[in-house]
Amino acid sequence: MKHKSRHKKYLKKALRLAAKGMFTTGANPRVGCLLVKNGQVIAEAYHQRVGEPHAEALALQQAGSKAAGATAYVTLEPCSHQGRNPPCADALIHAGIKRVVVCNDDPNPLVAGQGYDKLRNAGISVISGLLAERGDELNRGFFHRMHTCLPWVRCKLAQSIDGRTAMASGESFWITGKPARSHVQYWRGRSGAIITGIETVLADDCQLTVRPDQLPQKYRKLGHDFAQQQPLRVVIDSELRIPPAARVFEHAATVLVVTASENRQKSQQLEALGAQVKVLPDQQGAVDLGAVIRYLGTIEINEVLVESGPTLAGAMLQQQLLDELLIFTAPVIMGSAARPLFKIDIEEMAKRLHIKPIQFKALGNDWLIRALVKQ
Ligand code: AOF
Ligand code: ZN
Repeated sequence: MKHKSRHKKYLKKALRLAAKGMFTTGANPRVGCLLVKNGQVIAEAYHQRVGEPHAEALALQQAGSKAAGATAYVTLEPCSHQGRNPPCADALIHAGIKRVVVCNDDPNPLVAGQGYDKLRNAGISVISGLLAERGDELNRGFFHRMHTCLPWVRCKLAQSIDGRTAMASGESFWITGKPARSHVQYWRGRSGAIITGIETVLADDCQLTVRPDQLPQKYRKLGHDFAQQQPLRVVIDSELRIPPAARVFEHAATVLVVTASENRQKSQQLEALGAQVKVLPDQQGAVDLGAVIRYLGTIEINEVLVESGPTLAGAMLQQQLLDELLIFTAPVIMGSAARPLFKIDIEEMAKRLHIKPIQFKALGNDWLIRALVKQ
């Protein structure tokens, strides 16, 4: 028991290290590693970017020959394959690590238990599954994509206490206060893609970028990463109506316009700005939303944030494309003429949709309710 709480203490630190890669690991998981010998932390590292060294490799490099006989605390099963990086399991064996303590198994089919096998076969003791829920929270998107080939899709909504998201005119700035909006920046930042609808772009002329200076205090020092890379902004625009002057094109290199109608001339015009245009199959004239999510899986996006109006959010909910809701709720009443959260027809009580709340958090005067949609 005493051992277990000591292991958890070090794994918590490894999880905090892993979280430093929150905004940068892209298609890869967030992973932290701590090497401990004789009760002393001798190295600590985290994985930062696709193509760069893994957490274990960086920690072993820091420790040098001192690594022999140490325990490695790693938030993810060490990899066993030769990818862009050599296998971490081999490196741990080679360095003489005596024990490896892990939060989550790596569901990547190239690893999936083979990392543990390598370590055990070399006589290293392996303890896995400690603080697994915390690790799940960190890498839910990566794990989900490894299991389903699809990204984990969150939908962010801001509502009044009477469940309204915009006035009848479309006016919606601001329902929630600054702390809640700052929290949204965090969810944007950790997402590989942000999806919105053409109606939102036309109505709000939004940029949908991460503003590093508006991130929650805790994450602000990681904000410099966004100068190099913003999440991919995906505009669902079935008829390619988006104006080239839209502010979303101010950082055009990370804009993907998804459409159902071919228009070579307009596409070329947008591509000249640096954006990408992708024609996907349609469903009764509108972009097939399922195809969009599948496409984002193929380009290795782990986490997606949908920030749209009630039509797109309702369609995605109805088509079971949402995994999680982030509902920011403000203590205001907007009245019955205002717009609801989801445009979705449900006529009978028996057909109501159940969601599973996983977190309630106070943010200034507002609340965040996080809930899982599919169970
Ligand atoms: C680890 N430690 O820090 C990370 C791991 O292309 P590569 O070689 O960088 O391999 C990427 C895969 O390795 C990724 O899909 C995941 O399975 C694992 N990530 N493993 O032991 C790390 N980032
Ligand atoms: Zn590795």
